[in-house]
Amino acid sequence: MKHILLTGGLGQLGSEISSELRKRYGTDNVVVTDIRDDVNEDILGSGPFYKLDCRNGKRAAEIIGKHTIDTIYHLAAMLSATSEADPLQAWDLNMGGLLTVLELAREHGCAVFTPSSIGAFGPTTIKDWTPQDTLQRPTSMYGVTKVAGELLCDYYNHRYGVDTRGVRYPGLISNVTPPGGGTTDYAVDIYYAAVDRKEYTCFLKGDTRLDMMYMPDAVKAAIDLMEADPDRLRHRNAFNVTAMSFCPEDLAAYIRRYIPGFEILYSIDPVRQAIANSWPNNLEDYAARVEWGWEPEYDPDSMTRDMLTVLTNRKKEDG
Ligand code: NAD
Ligand code: AKB
Repeated sequence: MKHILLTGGLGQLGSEISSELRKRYGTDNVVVTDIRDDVNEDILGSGPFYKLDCRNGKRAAEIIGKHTIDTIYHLAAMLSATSEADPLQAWDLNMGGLLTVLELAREHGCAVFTPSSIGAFGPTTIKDWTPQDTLQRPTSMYGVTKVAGELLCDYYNHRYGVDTRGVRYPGLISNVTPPGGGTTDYAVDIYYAAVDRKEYTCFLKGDTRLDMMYMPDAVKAAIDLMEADPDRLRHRNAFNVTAMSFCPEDLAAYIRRYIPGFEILYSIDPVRQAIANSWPNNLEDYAARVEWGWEPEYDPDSMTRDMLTVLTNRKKEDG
């Protein structure tokens, strides 16, 4: 049985990965940590939780020892928009946190999952069917930390034998925990607005095409990769994974299938628009499919149907 620790475990991704890991491996074997402890009572109340700054190696080592941790899902990071607002803090958390976790993994013999992002690509990367191995010269601080993180994870694998693995996630869409300051957040916000008032004002231009994924597929990707046979992995950090690619106009059209009359308006945020313009239109994820059997379940229509059903039911329950 695995003994797992999550950093940043109360965020958008962590709150859903931790629930699935607790179902699979047993509640007591999945330790959730985060710098805050004021959200998500379901997770706080359902198993071991520690308030932890992931850069505090001494405290993290105590928790790892106490719970005989063998696998770390390192999810604490600043996303693209918040990183651009405070680049030094982004460097400090995204690189400092990762280095601390990799050192702990080396000392304690842990495997490590670290998400990278489509943000690891830049304006000079091939934009369509972006290959697994290609030019990576990102222009945002978030992207700089993601490329450096991929390289650092590879380094700890070949230099020290740490079992590091990761994926390049696209924008993640979920109905559980709100997103934490990304460029792709519009694709979550739009569903809440559609259910509340049949209208949404988008901060990206209508034709801005980006890769996206529904959260159940993102959770599956992380766990499947960590379960994969290491002998089949040629890439480790980090695999391109995608499920769909659309622009705000397309997403509004999918929503109109279920909410006729839904309207999308635009008020462009230049910072997030510039970040989005520098990212690929759509990724090619052949290596993930061949090396560990990656296959997404949701397309834009099935995701839209599910998002709107869940949010509409929640609205009715809340009165
Ligand atoms: P999030 O912002 O929702 O959650 C991050 C969590 O980290 C928060 O709960 C926050 O409280 C915590 N945190 C912040 N500083 C911390 C610190 N010093 N120590 C410990 N915890 C701290 O982010 P997310 O969307 O869950 O992203 C998780 C990972 O996935 C990140 O590496 C992110 O870059 C990557 N990713 C996310 C997306 C997406 O669309 N959400 C897409 C691609 C990659
Ligand atoms: C962001 O927009 O910053 C994230 C990501 C794609 O990494 N959602």
